[in-house]
Amino acid sequence: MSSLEELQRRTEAFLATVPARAGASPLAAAAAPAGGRGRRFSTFVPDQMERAVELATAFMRLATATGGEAGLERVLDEAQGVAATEDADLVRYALMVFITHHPEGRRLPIPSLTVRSPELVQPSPGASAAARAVAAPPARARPARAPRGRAAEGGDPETRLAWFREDPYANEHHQHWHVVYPFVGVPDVRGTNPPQVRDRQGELFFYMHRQMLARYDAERLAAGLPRVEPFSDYRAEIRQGYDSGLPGYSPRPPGTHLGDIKDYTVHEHERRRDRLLDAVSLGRFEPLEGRLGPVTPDSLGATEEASIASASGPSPYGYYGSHHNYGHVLLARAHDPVGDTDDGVMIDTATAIRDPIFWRWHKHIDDVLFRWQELQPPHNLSDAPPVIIRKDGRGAAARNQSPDIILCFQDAIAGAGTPDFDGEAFGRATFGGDHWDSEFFAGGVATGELHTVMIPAELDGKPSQYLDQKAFSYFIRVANPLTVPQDVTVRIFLAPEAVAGDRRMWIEMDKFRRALPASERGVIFREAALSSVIRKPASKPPGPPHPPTTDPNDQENFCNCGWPFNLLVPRGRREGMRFLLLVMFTDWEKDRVDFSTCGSMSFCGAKDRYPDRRPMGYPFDRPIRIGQTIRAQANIAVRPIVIREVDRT
Ligand SMILES: [Cu+2]
Repeated sequence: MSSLEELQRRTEAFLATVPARAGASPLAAAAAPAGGRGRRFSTFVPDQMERAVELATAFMRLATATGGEAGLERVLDEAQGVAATEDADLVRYALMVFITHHPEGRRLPIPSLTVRSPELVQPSPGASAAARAVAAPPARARPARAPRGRAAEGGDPETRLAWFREDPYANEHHQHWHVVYPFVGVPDVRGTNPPQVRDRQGELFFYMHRQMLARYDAERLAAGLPRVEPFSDYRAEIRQGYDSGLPGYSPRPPGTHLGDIKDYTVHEHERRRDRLLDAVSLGRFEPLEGRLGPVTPDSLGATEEASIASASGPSPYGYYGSHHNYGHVLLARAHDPVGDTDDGVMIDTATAIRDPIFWRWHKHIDDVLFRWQELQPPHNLSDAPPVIIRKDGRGAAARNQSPDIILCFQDAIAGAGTPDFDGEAFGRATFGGDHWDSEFFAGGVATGELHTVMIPAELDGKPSQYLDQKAFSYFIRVANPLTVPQDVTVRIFLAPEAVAGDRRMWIEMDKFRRALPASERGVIFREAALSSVIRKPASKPPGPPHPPTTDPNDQENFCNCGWPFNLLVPRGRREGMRFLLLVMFTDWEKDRVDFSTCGSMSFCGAKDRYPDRRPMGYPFDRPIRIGQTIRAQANIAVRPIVIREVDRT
C-alpha cells in the first residue's frame, strides 16, 4: 500500500493539467483534451457538473467504505481509470470536490492553480504589455515609454485592470469557491444520499460575487474607468473584446453578439430573465412541481445560478432555467455560437473573471437581487448593542472622522510581527487610559493612509505584476457602558468616498467577535492579516495561496476559501484616493451561530452553518440612507482614509 506521502504526490500529479496535455504524465495522457467544442469540461453546464459530482459521490463511497489511506488509494485508482475514457478535466474537478468535502480526502493536497495549471494563469498579451511598462526603468531613462502601467492606455483601456482580472490568486479564489459550493450540490460523505446544497448557498452565491464586483468597481474608479455596466440587453453588441492568449480558449473579437447555440436560444434566455424578474416583483416563484416558495436572497440565488435548490431545478430548459450559468455559456460562445472552435474563458470558473464581460454579466445577475432588496423595508437597527464609539473628531471640520478608528502600519510599531508581541497591551498603553481623548489620525505611530504596491512578476516566462499592500493593523476604541461584559461582532467595511452613498460599493474588510469587559474603555487590536474575507493561512505571492497540509484534522481545503490576501486593500491611486472606513458593532448573542471549526468566514461559511445569522452584507443588503444611518446609530462610526500606491521599497 502507498504511504500518505506517495498518495499526495500522486494527487498533485493527477491534478496538474500541463503534464497531461503534453503527454508527459503517465496518468491521464490518454484523455488529454484534444481541444475544440464539446471537449472542454465546463463548470457551468449542468449535465457535465452532474457527472462530475456523480463521480465525486463514487469517490466518497470508496473512501468511506475502505477507510484510511487504502480508501484514498482506491479513489486515486478510480480517478485515473475514469480519466482514461472521460474528460480528464471533469475527473480532476470531481477529485477536487472529493478532497474538499471528504474528511479523509482533506489529507490530499489541491495545489494552487499556478502550480496545477500554469497555462491558465498566463498574462494575456495586453496584460503583459502593461506589466512590461511597470517593470521598465523610470520614464526619464526611457522617454519613449509611457510610465507605470499606462502603456496600453492608447489602446484598450480595459487592459488597465488586466492585473486585477488576471490575478492568479483571484482566479483561484473564484474556482475554489465554486468547488466548495457546486451548484449541483455537495456529495454525501458516505456516498449514499443525493448531493445537497450547503447552508445559505444561494445567498452566498450573490454575496460573494457582489463583493468581487464592489472591489472591481473600486479598482475601476481608481484607474479612471467608468463603473461596470450590467449586460442586460442580450441583443446588444458586445463592443469590448477579450483575448486571453490562453491555449484552448478562443478570443472574443470586439463587436460580437450573443447567438443561438445548439439546443438553446437567446430568446429562451430572455424569457428566463423575465420570469426571474417577475418572481422578484411578485415576491414568490411560480408554483412548479409542488415547490412554491417565497423569494428570499437564498431561494433567488439558487434559482438564478441555478443550483439544485432552484425553484425549477438546475436545467437550462426549466421554467426559470439556468440563467447565470447559461449566460456564461452564451458569452463563452459569442464569437462562434454554432461553430466548433474553442469556447472563450467564460466557460470555466478558473478563467472566467479574466474577461471584462464576466463583470458585466455578474452586475446584471446582481441587479436581480438588488431589485428584490430595494422592494424590502430598510433594516430596523434598534437591536444594536449598547456600545460607545465616538463619531467625530475635534473641531467643526472633523465630522464623521471617528477618533476611535485608528490604523497603524506594522513597521511603525516596535516589536509588531514578532511572536511575543502583545497588540492588545500595546493598544491599551498607546491609545487607551490617559490617551483615551487623544486623536491619532496620522503621524507618530498612526497612519491616515494605507499603502499598496505593484510588484513586477513573471508567470511562465511572461512579464506580469501583482498588487500587494503594506502590513497594517486596526486599533478600535470602544466603551462598554454596561456593568456586565458583552460580546460584540465587529464589522469593518471600506468604500471609495466618491460612491459611498451606494450601498453596493461597501467592501467587507473584516468581521470578528470580541468580548468587551464590563464598564471598560477598551482598545481592540486586529491585524489586517486575520481578515475574515481572506484565505487562511494568509499568504502572498510568490508563495502558494494555500500551503498544502498534511494534518488529518485540517479543514482547510473546505473552510478556507477566501479572497487573496494580496488584494485585500484596493490599489488606490499614486496621488492618493479617498475612501471611507466604517466600523459597526452588532450584538454577538444575536449574530451567533454555533459552529465548531473554521473561525469567522465571510465567503465560505463554516462546516455546517454559515457563521453569521444576519443577512449577508448586513446592513448594506437593504435600502439604507448611509449618511443618516451613520449619524443616527451609536454603534457605527466612520473615518476617511487615503489609499496610495507607492513605489516598492
Ligand atoms: Cu462565480
